[in-house]
Amino acid sequence: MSALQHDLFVTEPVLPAGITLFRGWISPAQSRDVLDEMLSVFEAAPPYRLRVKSGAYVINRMTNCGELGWHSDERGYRYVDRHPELDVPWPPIPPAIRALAVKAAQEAGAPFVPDACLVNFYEASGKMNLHQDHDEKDFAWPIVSFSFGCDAIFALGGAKRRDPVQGVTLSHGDVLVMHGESRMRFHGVKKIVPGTAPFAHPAVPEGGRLNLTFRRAG
Ligand code: MD3
Ligand code: FE
Repeated sequence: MSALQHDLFVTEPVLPAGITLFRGWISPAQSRDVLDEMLSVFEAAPPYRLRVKSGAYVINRMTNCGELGWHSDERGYRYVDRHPELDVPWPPIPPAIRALAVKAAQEAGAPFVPDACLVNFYEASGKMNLHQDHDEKDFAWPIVSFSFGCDAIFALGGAKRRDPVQGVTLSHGDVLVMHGESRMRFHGVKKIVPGTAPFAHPAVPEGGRLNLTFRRAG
């Protein structure tokens, strides 16, 4: 086997239909612009700590932009049209960033009209338990994810929680599109890999990671 073939087979996992991974699709220069623009979003909609029904906190701070934002509290999970702590509408998805998400989906073969962007702030110790994204109205729309900061070891499962999971490293600038038969797969984040961010930025937790997921919720 040639060195090139070795790299292709060993470092790049084969992904199932409906999962499209664009490595480094957002260039370093473009990623700085995206993160700079997100700082204004975080001023209008500060990251906050969500709770689940039991009253326990969700691990990662979150916020949203777009017409709708994903929220969870003692009443359960749902999309809401305002920041729950500030009681103001979510700021719009910055148009240039929204256009990037639409373009990525289009390159993956999925039409996309996003109305929501969930922002996950992972501290160095952050993770996200295995779950399905099932609070959106129409699962025919894709979900597009942008990763920034340190690498995440992402876990991609199947239709059932007990199905085997595949580990996929998501790095700064990577874009993942989930659509079709893969839209309802279980997934999560096993861990953040310290020291792997290409540069520090005030929008990204120090030693951690920032993830944007674009959805059509309504
Ligand atoms: C695969 N976020 O916000 S993004 C989430 O890295 C979430 O912060 C993770 O899961 C993160 O809900 C993963 C990649 C992702 C998003 C949705 C999916 C992968 C997916 C839906 C179906 C299958
Ligand atoms: Fe998810």
